[in-house]
Amino acid sequence: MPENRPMTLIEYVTRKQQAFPQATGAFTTLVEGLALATKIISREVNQAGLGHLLGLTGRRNVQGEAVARLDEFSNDTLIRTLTRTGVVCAIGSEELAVPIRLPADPVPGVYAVVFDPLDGSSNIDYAVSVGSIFGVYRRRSSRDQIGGMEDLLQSPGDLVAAGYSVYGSSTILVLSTGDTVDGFTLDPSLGEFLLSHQNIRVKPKGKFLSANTCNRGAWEPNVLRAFEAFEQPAEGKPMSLRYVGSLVADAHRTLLAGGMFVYPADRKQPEGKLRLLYEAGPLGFLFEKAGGAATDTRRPILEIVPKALHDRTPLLLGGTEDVARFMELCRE
Ligand code: AFP
Repeated sequence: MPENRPMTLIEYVTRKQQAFPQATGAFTTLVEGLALATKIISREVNQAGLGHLLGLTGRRNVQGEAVARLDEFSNDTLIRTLTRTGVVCAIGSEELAVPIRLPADPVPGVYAVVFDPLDGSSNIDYAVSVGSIFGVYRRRSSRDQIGGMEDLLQSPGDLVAAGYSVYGSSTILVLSTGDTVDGFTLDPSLGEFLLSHQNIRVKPKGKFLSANTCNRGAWEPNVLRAFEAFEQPAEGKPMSLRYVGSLVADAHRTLLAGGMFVYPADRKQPEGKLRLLYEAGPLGFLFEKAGGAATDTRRPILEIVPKALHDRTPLLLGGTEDVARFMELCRE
């Protein structure tokens, strides 16, 4: 019987790279590393309750947040795996105060990678979906030097690729290299990611809203007004609320099912809560490439230039019509 299976992630990336005669194979090697780290993290997340990996380490990260055991495990796994690829010059992680700078010897890495190793850590202990988010930049510093800040502090508009994985009822990895956005589901029996969601497109207008509405009392009045106009429109049906509290899961649902994810600035967090480099940037890139939109409620996420590694931002992700209308309502 002829084999009839979907393409693997690596077959898919290799085929895309063949369109670039100058490609060296470095990007495919990087994706192999990211996929391997994702598989290792997925395995541990699925068995966390059995292997003493639930709960907190007792340490706090650079942002003062309690570090969960699985946060630490995921961070170490991504760092080790990406370092071994030999194609990375610098790594920035939500869990690290300072970046990891990799030497140019024996071969200089050509990519800088930023990631949130395990997003949604407050949900880990309750078997709720969590995930990893990553962004890939081309190296900016000279190749005879050690990689560093210059390679990492780039605008999300300069990403060459971004993606995330969700460890949920299945493990899915979503990736874009700037043209299409595609999803690959892990087949645990093969240990391979197989193409399951080709060319994901965000609906211009959706029916779901995703936000922590308990914060609404602290939102700016114009944002609250816009949100309420969406919740209960003067005409037509009201929206439905879906909020997991793991950005990666909320964004994934919004990407596939439509609607809007809204995490505005508030009185407690006037700069916003979500991290530009590790969360909003890569997800913003994916939404834009899938035909949707991503803003900080004032300007596109892809136009923001980070000043520091751990910069935060308000975030609005969704379909083009919904996001444009929300911003218009904010300005009224
Ligand atoms: P981390 O687990 O990476 O720290 O991220 C958690 C998070 O930033 C994001 O995943 C959620 O969308 C958001 O926090 C939830 O925040 P609230 O608890 O304020 O709703």
